[in-house]
Order: sequence, then structure tokens, then C-alpha cells
Amino acid sequence: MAENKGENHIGALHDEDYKEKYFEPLIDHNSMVYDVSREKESLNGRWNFQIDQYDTFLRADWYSNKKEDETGLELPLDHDFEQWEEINVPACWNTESDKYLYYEGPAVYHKSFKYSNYGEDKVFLKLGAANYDSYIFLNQKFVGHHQGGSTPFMLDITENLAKENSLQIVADNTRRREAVPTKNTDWFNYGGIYRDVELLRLPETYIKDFSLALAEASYQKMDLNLEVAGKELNGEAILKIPELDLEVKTKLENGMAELSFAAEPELWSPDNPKLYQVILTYAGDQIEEKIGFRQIKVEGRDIYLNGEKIFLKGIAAHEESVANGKAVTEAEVIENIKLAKEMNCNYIRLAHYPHSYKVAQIADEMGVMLWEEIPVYWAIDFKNQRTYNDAENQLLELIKRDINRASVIIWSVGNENEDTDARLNFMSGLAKKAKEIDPTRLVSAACLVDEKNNRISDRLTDYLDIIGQNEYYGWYIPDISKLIDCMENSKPDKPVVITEFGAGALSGERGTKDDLFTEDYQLQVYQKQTEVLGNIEYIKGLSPWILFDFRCPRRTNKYQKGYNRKGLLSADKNHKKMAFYEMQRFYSEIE
Ligand code: GCB
Repeated sequence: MAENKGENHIGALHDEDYKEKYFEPLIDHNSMVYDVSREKESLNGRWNFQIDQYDTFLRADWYSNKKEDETGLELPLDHDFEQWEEINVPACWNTESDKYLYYEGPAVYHKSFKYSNYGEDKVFLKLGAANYDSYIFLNQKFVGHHQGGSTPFMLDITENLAKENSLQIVADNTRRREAVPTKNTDWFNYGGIYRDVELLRLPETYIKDFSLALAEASYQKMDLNLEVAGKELNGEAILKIPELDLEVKTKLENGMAELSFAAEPELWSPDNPKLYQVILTYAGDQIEEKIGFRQIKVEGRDIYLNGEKIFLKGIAAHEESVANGKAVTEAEVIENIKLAKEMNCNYIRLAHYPHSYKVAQIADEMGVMLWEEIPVYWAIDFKNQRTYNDAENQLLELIKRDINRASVIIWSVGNENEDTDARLNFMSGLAKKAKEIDPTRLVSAACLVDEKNNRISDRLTDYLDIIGQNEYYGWYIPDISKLIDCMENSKPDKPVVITEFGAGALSGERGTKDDLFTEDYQLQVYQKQTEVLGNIEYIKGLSPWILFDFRCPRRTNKYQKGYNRKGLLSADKNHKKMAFYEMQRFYSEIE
């Protein structure tokens, strides 16, 4: 029975379930169109902006912009989009103004834009990312809701477009128990639309999705998977790789095609980041993109790149800069990769959520392998089906986005989760999904040490190709000699990558090797770690925690002051700590 709302019920003030009507349509991976290399029209720039702590936009349907009552009398509105202050898009609001540094909650963005049709049949609105929930309103209509703060999403707005458009986006960075990530993390809670907002114009029939990779266990064959959408679902697609003198054709049936064909490209690797121009044409649509080709696989306790055993000489990194928060610039991405290379890395762990698509594109070009991860971090609500759906959708959005990036070799389904039945069910589901969608890459997760038995042991590893292992001997477990016992107590049947170890150090802080938070202490932890790990046969890679210091509200002691200080560089990246050089030395001695 419907609840009796009372005679004097005023929905906008009294309804606490006001959000339910905005849950659907839920924008997910299904509406993504493969777009990385497509030309788009930018809606970036100055937008009107208003923090909306009480969520009044959603409660009181501000988007309807209803200015008069039924009798034509003017209503006193509590908003005035065009008069609000302006803010940059993309950007995190936290770094835009001191007054927003710690703001957590909903905020409303408004933009007016003109649209003229240039002959296209479809127009999609794309958001590169907004933390964490987004609600989109176009021309007084609610058009969709997206969950997940680090993956792109798109929606078909063809029917809602006009010559003059009024667009509002509610971006809500409220941490929620059932969300992915959940309430508690070890990083800063940035907010806002922090990646590009764009319009994508498409012809009547268009390429929706495609992947191109070397066929399994072959260096002389490629597999093309193609999906088109629109009117003509049964035509012929043409794929060209001019540098290989290659042109192949394939017939689509009901919008789908799979083709294997002979091709022998020069292989991509960090030492030789060879990319080929690939041109894919179907009906009136065309995609041109640079793609690299390589094989990555695991056999026994080894990882092979292009048939050769490799050691992942890595470092972990957050997506952050002091000036721009998560809205890192291309120059900052390049700077980070250069720093990793200076340390002799061939690999970076992008923790703990999908970083910008630019990172994988630039890594393809600069030659560095990547681990990409979704924010299934710590104590996610593993029993909640909606939480699972959200996590799986983020995984699929990430995979679809980066499917053709040779640099990406590992999908990680999470980090440091307690080994419970519910978690096993949840995360093995994600691992299986990643394998099913993308058999050309490896699947991993960063696991916790089994502290009771002091060994590497986690039921999830049955579903992984590589065991990712975080361990903090010398820091959270101060007795570093236990690291040797842990390694000796473990009998993994797969390669192990130490996804984290580390110690905090305020840059420039000196003392003895026993003084916590000094560079001397940190250095000593790194020296002992590399000494032990370098001699363990099954360890096939490292990504110590972390390239540079990062903001974190949990870290409040006199050295930390709001930052996690485990970086090998200071947060501004101007100072390299002594441990940076220890990793540089260690990696220089590995083949
Ligand atoms: C971890 C987490 C990472 C933290 C780090 C720390 O194990 O995976 O997100 O920031 O430890 O510094 O405690």
C-alpha cells in the first residue's frame, strides 16, 4: 500500500527517498562508443557552479526551471544558474578554491551551449570522469545517472538537443558505504568533473566497439573484433595497416564480426614502443588509431613478454598533483613516466582506480607497461548486488576504454580485501569477467599477507594469473626479519609481484636509520626489502609504494600534515628521497 504522505506533504522538503527517481536510466558500459582517437567537440571551459550541500537541485527539481505557478504567477526560485560563480571544467573543485578544499557532497554545474547539425545523425555527450555519482539534465529533462568516479561514460542525447541548450550536471563526491570505492580509503576525496566533457557526432551507422590484438600464441596472426550500431548492420568493414601493407575485409552479421588474419608486426615492448597506424572503415564511419602489438602471458612462475621472461621493474602511483588534484595534465603524466624511467622502471602500477585514458596512450608511446585497477578497495560492501554491479560496470568501462593499449598488461580487480566468502565470490566474479572480455591480458589483485601464518595465502589467487602481494615489513610490521620468514613460508604456484612495500619519510628529514619518518629509515627499509626480494625465485616484479607523496586526510602526525609520506619523491616532485636512488640502483642491476 502506498504510504499516506499527509495532507500537508511538500515533496521537495519532506521526501527522503527523492533520489530513487534519479537512479534510472543508469548510464553504463553498454552506451559507450569506442572514441579514444575520435574527433570530439569540447564543452570544457568555464561553467557556472554551485555547491549544493542539501541536494536541493535533486529534491526540488531545479532542472525544470519552472518559473510560474499554474495561474501564471511568478515563483520565487532559489537558483539562478547563469548568475552562479564560474569554475573550470575539467578540474577538481578542491584545487580551484581554498573554500572548496574539503567540500564533500553534491555540486551543480551549468553550461549553455549552441548546437548546429553538420549532417550527423547521432550526438553523444561524453564525460571523461566525475567523482563519484553524476546526474545529467539537458533542456529541462533528466537524461541519466552514472556511478563510478574514474571511468568515462556516454549517452545518446540526439533527441534532447536543441539549437540553444541548457545542461546541468550534479556531481556528488559523497563517500558511501555501498559505493566503489566505499567510505574509507587512504587517499583524498576529490570532487567535480575532472576530465573532459565533449560532444561526439556520429553518422547513421557507426563503429561502436573494436579490438585488435595478436592472436593467442601467435606472432603471425591478428584477431579483430568489431561491433557496429545504427541502420546498416550487415555490411563490409575494411581494416588497413599501411605500414604493413595490409588490407583485410570482413563481413558483419547483425552488427558483429570476428576475423583472424595473417600479419607479422614488429612487436611492442618498453624498449621498442612500436605503434602502427590502423584505419578501420565501416559504412560512412572511420577510426584511425595508433596501436601496438605484443604478447603477455604467464607460464609456471614466470611472466613472458613477447616470449621472453620479464621482471616488472615498477613503481606505484596515484593520479594526483598538488596543483590540480586528480585533474592531472598531459605534461604531468609525461613527467611521472619520465621519473619512473629515470628510476629504471619498465612498469607502473596505476593505483587504485582508473587513471586518465591519456596515461595509457602516453605509456604506449613512451614505452612503459601498466597495471590498471578498479577501486574495489578495503572493506567494500561485498554482499550487496548493486555494489557488485557497479564494480563490474567500472571494470567493463575501463576495459572497453583501454582495450587497444599495448602498454596495459594487467587488469587488477582490487586491493587489500579481507579473505571472506562474500569477498571471494565478488572478486572472483570480477576476475572471471575480465578474462572473459579480454583474454589478451593478465588478471591480478593486490592481496593482504596471511598474517596469522605469516605467508602468502589468499583464496582469490586461484582466479588470478599473477599474485599481487602488498606487504609492509619494516613499517606496519616493524620487524623486517619476518619478511624472510614470510617468503620462506610461501609456496605460490604463480608469479608473485610485490604490489606494495614502503615506509614514510618527510622529504629532507634526516636522522638515524631507526628514526621513523626520516629518509634514513625509509632508505634502510628499501635496502632490506630489495636485498630479500631480489633473491626470491618466485618474485617477478615490484611496485613499491609510491612514486610521490599524496594528500590523505587520515595522515595527521607532525611529519604527515595531511599527506601520506611514503613517496620516493616529495608531493611537489621537486625532491627525490634517498630511497629513490636505491630503487634506481636495484633495477639497474636486473636484466
Ligand atoms: C596500503 C594501501 C595503500 C596505502 C598504503 C599505506 O596497503 O594499499 O592505499 O596508501 O598501504 O600507506 O598505508
